[in-house]
Amino acid sequence: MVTRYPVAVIPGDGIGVDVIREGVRVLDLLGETTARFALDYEWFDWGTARYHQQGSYMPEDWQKILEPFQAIYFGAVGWPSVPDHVSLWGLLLPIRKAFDQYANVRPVRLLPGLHGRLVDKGPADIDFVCVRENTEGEYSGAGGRVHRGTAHEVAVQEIIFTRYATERIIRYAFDLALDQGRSSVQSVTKSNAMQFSAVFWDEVFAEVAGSFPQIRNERYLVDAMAARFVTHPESLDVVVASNLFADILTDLGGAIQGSMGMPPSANINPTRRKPSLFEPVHGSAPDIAGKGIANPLGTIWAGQMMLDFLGQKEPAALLMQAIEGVTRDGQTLTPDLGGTSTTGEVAGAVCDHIRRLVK
Ligand code: GGG
Repeated sequence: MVTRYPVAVIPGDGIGVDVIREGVRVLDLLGETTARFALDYEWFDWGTARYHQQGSYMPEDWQKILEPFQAIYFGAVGWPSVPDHVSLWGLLLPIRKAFDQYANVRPVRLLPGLHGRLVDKGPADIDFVCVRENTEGEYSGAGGRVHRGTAHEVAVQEIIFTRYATERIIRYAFDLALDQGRSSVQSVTKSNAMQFSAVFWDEVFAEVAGSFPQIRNERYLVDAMAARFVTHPESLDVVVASNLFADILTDLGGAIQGSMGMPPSANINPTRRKPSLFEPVHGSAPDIAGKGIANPLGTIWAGQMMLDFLGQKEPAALLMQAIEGVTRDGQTLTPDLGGTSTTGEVAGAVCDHIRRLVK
């Protein structure tokens, strides 16, 4: 039986357009060959071009437009003609917040065949998940500037941690550890320097950890964790951190996965009352946009997470096998991974693997 799902597609800016095109092509082929699902897409041209033409990244009633969808497949946002804080707050962050996509799940896995940046660390060593708090913390958006342009100018950016959001993201991390058969959760803060918010996070972490006696819990300072990503990635299982800390750490995660083009990202509203959003971790990369050389694997992997979230477990597992087939072969890779193939050729190689796996 074919199950149909409405999916909103927002390619956004730069290489977001290049990689989403290929992600959709792969998902369509997977749906056809498995005959298990079909995605009914609606495409939205929300991005910097729209901002220049119409003055905003999204129409005023964007929440009403997106709400009926179960999932949003998103490319990237940002272009040099617009300040980055305008584009990010114009498109991606409002969606994450309004739809309460509070759990940003980012796998950090070195796929077979790829050479990460770490000497002597292979796929068996680099296999963990980062869970990023996605609605508040350093990205609360609270603050302001006064006395602009004077010697007395003041800028305030408030970091907000609520018990509600802190508790639920830590609980999500422990539940994920249980679901995935992982044995530990690592919490990341900076509680030696941040005596209010980070110490509060540590206390909540200890409380929640008490409900999961079967899962080992560990605490790290963010600076020590950055080093640990490089020196002992094999010691990590489920890393849970605030919005900004996890954002920074997962770029480091991309580097140890071989390329920023690899990691996917799922912005989840676990209640399913609002749509969740799936995107590559990477940004719009204006320097290579439109050249046909962007790595589509992070976006295809994000599509895999979307299918898994939608309940299409078997096709999702098959797609992961196909992605791993491409990296294991090592014949069809984009330049960021040391190859010479195009975006379309890599997606085509994933399709070939799907066809072979389904036969
Ligand atoms: N594909 C996601 C994207 O465009 N990200 C741009 C970015 O800078 N995101 C910041 C964030 O996730 O905090």
